[in-house]
Amino acid sequence: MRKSCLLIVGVFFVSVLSAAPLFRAVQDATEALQAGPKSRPSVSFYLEENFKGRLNRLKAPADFPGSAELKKVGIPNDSLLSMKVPAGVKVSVFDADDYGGDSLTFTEGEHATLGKLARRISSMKVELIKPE
Ligand SMILES: [Ca+2]
Repeated sequence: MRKSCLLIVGVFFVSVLSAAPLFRAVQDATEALQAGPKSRPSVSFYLEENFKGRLNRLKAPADFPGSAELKKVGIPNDSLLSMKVPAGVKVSVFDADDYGGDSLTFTEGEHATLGKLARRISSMKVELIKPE
């Protein structure tokens, strides 16, 4: 009688233990689903070419009308050299403050250099775009 009791208790614990990871996986998936619509894509900005140097991740949408605003998030004036843009995001960069001077637009992809605006970016708009 004692043996069968122990066996039942043992089986109970084994099934609880083996169910735990499954339960956690379901919980994670539920959280991911709940976070889905609310989570905002983020752009990775680097101070060196080829995604090197200091990394700053900024969530879309966000506006940085001048070098002062960029500095606040850790990006010095005229410093950016590469970026990774996720799907659904458009980054417009400008040579001067207040979205002035030369400009370029970067969409989804890995941009190892920033062309004519390398080390010239002084203002920037990070926008959400609808999938085509
Ligand atoms: Ca500039």
